[in-house]
Amino acid sequence: MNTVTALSTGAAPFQPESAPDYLPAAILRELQLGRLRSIVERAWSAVPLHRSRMKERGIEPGDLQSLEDIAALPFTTKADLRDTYPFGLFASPMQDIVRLHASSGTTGKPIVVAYTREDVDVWTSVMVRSFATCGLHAGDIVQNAYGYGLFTGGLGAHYGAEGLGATVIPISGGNTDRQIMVMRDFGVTAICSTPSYFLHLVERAGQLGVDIRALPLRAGVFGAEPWTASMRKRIESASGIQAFDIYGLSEIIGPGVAVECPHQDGLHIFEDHFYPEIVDPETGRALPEGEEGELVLTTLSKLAMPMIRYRTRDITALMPGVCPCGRSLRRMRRIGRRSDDMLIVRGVNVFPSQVEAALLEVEGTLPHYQIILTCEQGLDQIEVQVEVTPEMFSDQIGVLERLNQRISDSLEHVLGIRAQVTLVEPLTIQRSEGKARRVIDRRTVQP
Ligand code: DLL
Repeated sequence: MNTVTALSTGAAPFQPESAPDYLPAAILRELQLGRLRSIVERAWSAVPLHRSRMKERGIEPGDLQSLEDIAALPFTTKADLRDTYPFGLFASPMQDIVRLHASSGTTGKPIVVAYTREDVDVWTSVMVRSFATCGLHAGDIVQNAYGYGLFTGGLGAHYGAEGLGATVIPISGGNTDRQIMVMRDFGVTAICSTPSYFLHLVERAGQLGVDIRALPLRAGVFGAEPWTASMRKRIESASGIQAFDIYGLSEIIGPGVAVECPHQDGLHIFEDHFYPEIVDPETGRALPEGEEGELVLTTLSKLAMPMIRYRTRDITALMPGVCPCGRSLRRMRRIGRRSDDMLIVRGVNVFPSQVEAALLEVEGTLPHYQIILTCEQGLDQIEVQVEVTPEMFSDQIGVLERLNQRISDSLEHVLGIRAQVTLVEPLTIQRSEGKARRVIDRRTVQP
């Protein structure tokens, strides 16, 4: 084994100075190619679906001479996971699999993902590196409000925070009043949750007379759902903490695929374990650096379930240039949307993230909203319900009317169509303990 392939796979205990975040690009590429070759070999020999797809394309693992050759490999999609439910893409025998997680889709059966002991160690190591990238360290007290269970958020963050040497509070999602009590009484310094749930928590703390700004809490590691830059501003100004974006998905490993550093300008991808490509979501053709498209990820070290060119449906771009933090890991822009969350309203393409950005431009709104689609006499109707601040709500009717007008104008400016805006009282829109439900599409439901 040469020095490159002998580099830590994540199984060794974490030592910050050995983190591969700062590897020279050429060494990183060599490491990636070595790992790519062996993972493709593994997928070929252990997973019939991968082998038959490669054969269909006339490609064998030995054909991979350079990283660019990855483009010749077939894609894997969520449909492949569904079609082989539950264990059809596993490359390890069950006795080597120490953990299963599952992610529920919008329809039918969940998709199931598997980990060997080594996979759990790699996952822990990328989560340790994620937290370290956000400036967390041993001695931090981490409130882990991601859900524990089949969802990867809870256990992924738990192992990572423990691996870092922090004190973990495995509180899981929900029971907001208890979360606030624990945060205050236990001297919590960092929190993990979805961004929407943290906002709810801050709001509830206000009602209970707890000033989050006066607590030792200084950082939040938020992900599992899209959130905009304006949402970050709202979170940071409401709580006084620094809010970091963390990205991941069950199919690849869970949280810990990419994360922001304190410069908060793109998410560093842990490229020694996950190889990113950006493709045109329509044609599947590779796009050059800097161009926006669908993120495709290949796992470079996952044993139980290697993923070859997985179509994430998440839309982003790889950013050119190096980050001032000095990490050589490439960055991707925050995920604003998925290729499959586009709503077509009266022929116009609408993304929930555009609605969020347009709403938060307007002072007097709260970042709690819902988009409701209906069909009246064959015509699509879009309604945006948005909560307004308590100060606004207690004001006279004229003020509310002007606010409504400003929001409608802002939405029309961004979306290109007019939406019906409904201002609702604070706390009217249902809060989620996990991923927020932003869209209710009633168009397909028969009366
Ligand atoms: O949400 C894993 C995770 C847990 C990530 C905790 C971060 C923190 P899934 O449930 O499989 O896994 O959902 C994955 O969620 O394809 C994205 O569409 C979305 N997503 C995850 N993180 C972000 C993020 C977890 N930071 C799907 N920004 C992904 C935008 C995100 N979208």
